[in-house]
Amino acid sequence: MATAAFVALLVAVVLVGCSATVAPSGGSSSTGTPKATAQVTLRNIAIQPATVTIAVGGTVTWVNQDPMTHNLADDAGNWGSGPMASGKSYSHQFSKAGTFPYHCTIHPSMTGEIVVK
Ligand SMILES: [Cu+2]
Repeated sequence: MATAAFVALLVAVVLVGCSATVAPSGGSSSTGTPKATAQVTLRNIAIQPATVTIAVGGTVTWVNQDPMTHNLADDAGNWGSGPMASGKSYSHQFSKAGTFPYHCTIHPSMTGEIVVK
């Protein structure tokens, strides 16, 4: 009797262990595909995340969560947010594949890039 109970307990532990390892691997696989939209946060005078990957035709939205104004500009001069006051957001659609670095004209340490593919 004691052996049967121990085996049942062992099976239960193994089943729980298996189901616990399935969830994280399923969650991480979904991040590998380029998304149609992405959100970038401007916080603590930093661009988070600094690198974002989206699909061709995708839209990136930046949200300024800092108390000061930021002004995002494409390094190649193709787009710019204009002054973004605290709490404001700006969106830009990327129709061509490539890597597009950008920066904040007010804070030179704030740099990021959008990878479109
Ligand atoms: Cu800035």
